[in-house]
Amino acid sequence: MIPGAVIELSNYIISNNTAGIDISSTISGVVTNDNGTTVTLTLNALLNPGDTYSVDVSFQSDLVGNQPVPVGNPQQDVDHGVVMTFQAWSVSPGSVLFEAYGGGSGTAVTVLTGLPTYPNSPDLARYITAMDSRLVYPTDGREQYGARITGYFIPPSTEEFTFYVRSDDASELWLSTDANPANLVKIAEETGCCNTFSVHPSGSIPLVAGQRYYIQLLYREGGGGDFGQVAVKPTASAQDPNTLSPIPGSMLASLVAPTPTVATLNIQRSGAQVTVSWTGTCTLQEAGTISSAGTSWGPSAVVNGVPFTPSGNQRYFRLICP
Ligand SMILES: [Ca+2]
Repeated sequence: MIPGAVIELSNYIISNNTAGIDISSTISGVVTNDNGTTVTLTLNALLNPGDTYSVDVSFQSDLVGNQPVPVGNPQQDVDHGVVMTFQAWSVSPGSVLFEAYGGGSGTAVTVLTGLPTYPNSPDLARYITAMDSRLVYPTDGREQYGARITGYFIPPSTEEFTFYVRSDDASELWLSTDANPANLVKIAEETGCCNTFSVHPSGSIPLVAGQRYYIQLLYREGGGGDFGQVAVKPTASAQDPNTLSPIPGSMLASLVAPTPTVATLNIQRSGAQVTVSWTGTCTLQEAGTISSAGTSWGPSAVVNGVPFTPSGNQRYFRLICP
């Protein structure tokens, strides 16, 4: 394909298999990457955490007849082309994601966000159990780096909250109006260094108990001491903000990659009898022939682990796993 080419959106179908709905209308862009071998689909809506999705790619070819090359183990669908299923990342309570980016010079947050490695190539990534960089770097040993802490803040009650940030060196605290990082708003910042929580409060922000609000702390370290911490309390609380601890994991959550489905398929022959057995929450399909133009896979009546006497000379089996 031509690098950077815009491709016909109607060649792609995306379905939420968990909800049983076609979400193709949320595809807002389809472009190839800079070497023309990978297509990136952009959606204008968030995937639902933990749900299973499928992407159908219509049979299509470029000007010299190259067909799409399946990656992984997709199904071949006779109506559409390549069908690939995947699971959206799941929400895991108790932690947020810490990512560090080395290099650059200076103490401003813009030094962090201007690094070529930011945001997709951190040199260190850890899940931590509080909005507190000291859980990763307990000492001041690392110099000239920046870090980002991202995840969800989940209010324990429905009321107005005030957030506080403290850092060495500069920092910015961002909170989304919902779970979508596209709606992040900067709510507090420390442009210098090393103040207490009470010096850098947010405004009073009404939040709903149990809802997920995307939260992001950015901080930049030049030299010497280095940390970034966020605290919160109900605005109505009279507690001195400087006595607060960083937001604990009980109010936090983050997205984590789904655990891959582990499945095995075993076919054994004993005389005229064949036994097909498999593990995993999967569905067995079979076909009489395999064709590069598209194999007609259909449901199989074979029962897991029960010997049978096959008819014909050959049959092919595959497992479809969520
Ligand atoms: Ca340091």
